[in-house]
Amino acid sequence: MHSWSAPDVPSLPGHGLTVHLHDTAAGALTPTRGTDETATLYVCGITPYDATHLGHANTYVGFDLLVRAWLDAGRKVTYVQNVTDVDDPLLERAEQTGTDWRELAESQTDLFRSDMTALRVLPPDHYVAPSRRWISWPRRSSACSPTAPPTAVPLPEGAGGDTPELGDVYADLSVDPLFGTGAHLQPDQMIEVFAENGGDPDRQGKRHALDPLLWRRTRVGEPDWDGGSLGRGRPGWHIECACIAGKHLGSLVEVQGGGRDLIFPHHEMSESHLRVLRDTPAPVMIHNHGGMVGHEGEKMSKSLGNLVLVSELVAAGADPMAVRVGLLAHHYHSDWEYTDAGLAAATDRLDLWRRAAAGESGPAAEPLLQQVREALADDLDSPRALAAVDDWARAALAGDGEQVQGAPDLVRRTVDALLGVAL
Ligand code: 5CA
Ligand code: ZN
Repeated sequence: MHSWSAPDVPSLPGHGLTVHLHDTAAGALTPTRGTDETATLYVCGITPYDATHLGHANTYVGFDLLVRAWLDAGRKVTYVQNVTDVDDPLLERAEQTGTDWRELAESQTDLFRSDMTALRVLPPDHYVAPSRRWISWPRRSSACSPTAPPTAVPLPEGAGGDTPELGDVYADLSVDPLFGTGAHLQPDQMIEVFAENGGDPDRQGKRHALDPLLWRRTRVGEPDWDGGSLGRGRPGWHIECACIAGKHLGSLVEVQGGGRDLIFPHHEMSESHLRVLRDTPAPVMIHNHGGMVGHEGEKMSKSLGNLVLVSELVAAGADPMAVRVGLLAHHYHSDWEYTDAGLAAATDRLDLWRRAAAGESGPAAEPLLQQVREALADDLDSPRALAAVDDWARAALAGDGEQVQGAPDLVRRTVDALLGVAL
């Protein structure tokens, strides 16, 4: 599926440092790999039933910093993102609003594309919607078939469709002894969080409450695909992401990411699927998660209705670059609350940078470039990088120290290439 158009990334002198990232499973900073390895990144994409809010934007701008830091360090990057266009929430919304689910998904994905373009987020190399792909996967590639896991357990009841003797298919998590080692939750907590995030722990006939759905047999009124020996139906959420990552990124996902709300069950389950499909103990090297953006005291979410939409802020006159600066003012890993005052502060900051960078000369830019590189390599510390740009801008406007011809140009290129902010 087409993604969106890529912004220019200006070239910079020298190169960036090895990026260290917080790994959720290890609870520690971990170095990413060297320049001789292609970086493989999978970031969980939107469920396209509502417009992009600042929480989503925060997540994708956060991973955009990672891609930019890797490119600056001289690494090749293969970046994959999905669109969850086959899953209960989207189908339910389409049903409630009397919309065709495909039209709903396409229209919301289009809005997402335009928000990402406005925010100068680099597009993924592969932008994958399971509705377009799944049809052929089970047959063409056994590694991506829900029938491939030796763990698949058909449930005899609850099916519909053309061969009702075939039931829904669940993974048997007991064959994966490493399941549950990433999220650091107690068994009863796992069941609780699973139930709150699309899981069905109480479904009768499952081997274990936590076993996730791999293939859901056709229900009346739901879209379905030919699943080969599984009959007609649709894939479960976790296997979708596992298959897309496995198909496009090969044997190792260097970084699997998303917001913190995906740590469990989604990323624990999808890694477990990859482990079994690939027969390898560690298919994901680093699990990396962004914090949650809130508004009016709650996590911003479609279900709570407290959304601040990027498109609405821009329509109301906000400069998309100020929105981006406002996101980068918070470390990707922290939880924070959107306020209008925060956006106003980001607008002032952008204005300061623009005034300072408009001149022909200013304080030397190389030390700033080095500071920004160091901040990004240290777990994408954007607040530190922004503070360094502030210091340079204030010194430039005050005319402090030796004035170097062309320094503002290198600052503009640094801020653009590494922070994605066009001045
Ligand atoms: N389609 C699935 C992932 S496969 C999904 O979680 N979709 S989503 O539309 O709900 O969220 C898209 C991305 O934004 C996910 O990475 C999610 O973790 C992140 N996200 C959702 N809400 C917030 C929030 N309030 N703050 C920060 N990130 C958020
Ligand atoms: Zn996902």
